[in-house]
Amino acid sequence: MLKFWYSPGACSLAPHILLYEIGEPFEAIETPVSSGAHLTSEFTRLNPKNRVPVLATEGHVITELPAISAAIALRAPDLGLMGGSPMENVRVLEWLNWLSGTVRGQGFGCLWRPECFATAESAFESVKGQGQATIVESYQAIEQRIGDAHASGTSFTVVGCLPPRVLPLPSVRCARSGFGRTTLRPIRPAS
Ligand SMILES: N[C@@H](CCC(=O)N[C@@H](CS)C(=O)NCC(=O)O)C(=O)O
Repeated sequence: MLKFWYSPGACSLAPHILLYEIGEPFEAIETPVSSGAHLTSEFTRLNPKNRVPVLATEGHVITELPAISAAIALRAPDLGLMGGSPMENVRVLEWLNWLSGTVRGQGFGCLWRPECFATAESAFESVKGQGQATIVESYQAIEQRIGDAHASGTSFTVVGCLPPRVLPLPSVRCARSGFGRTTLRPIRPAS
C-alpha cells in the first residue's frame, strides 16, 4: 500500500488531496513539523532532506512536491491529472516548477526563513520584504493567467491542488478561481 508522510496544515496538503482524488488506499503518517517529527533519525533515514511530504510506493521513496504529485497522478492516467494532452502536460510542469521553486521556495522561503538567504540578522527584514514582494507579484500573475478557468487546460489537474497551503496568503483572490475549486470537489471514496 502507498505510504504518505504529511504535516497538518503544510504543503503536503496538495498531494494529500491528490491521493483522495485517485481513490487508491493509502496509509497516512502524521509527521507534525511543529513538533519536530521530521527531525527524528527515523525520518532522516527516510528523507535526509528532513521535509514533508514523502511518498513511498512499491520499493521507491519519493520526495519533492512536484515529483510526488506526478507519481500520484500517473497512477490514475485516465483522470488526466497531469493534463489531457502533451501541451497541457508541459503547462502542468511549468506551473509546478514555478509554484514550487519561485513562489514557494523563493517567495515564502524568504518570508518564513530569512536566515536561509542571509547570514546577518540585520538583513532579515529586507529579505522578508523581498519575499513578500515576490509573493504579491506572483499572485497578481496567477490572477491574470487563470481568471475563472482551470489553472491548466480545460480540466482539473494536479496544479489545482496546490493552494491554499502551498500559497497560503489569506487575502488571495484566486481562491475564487480554478484553484479554489479543489475544496468544492467531492472526495472519491477509496476502492
Ligand atoms: N522542496 C520541498 C519543500 C518541502 C518543504 O519545505 N516542506 C515543509 C513543510 S510545507 C517542511 O517540511 N518544512 C520543515 C522544515 O523546513 O524544517 C518540496 O517541494 O517538497
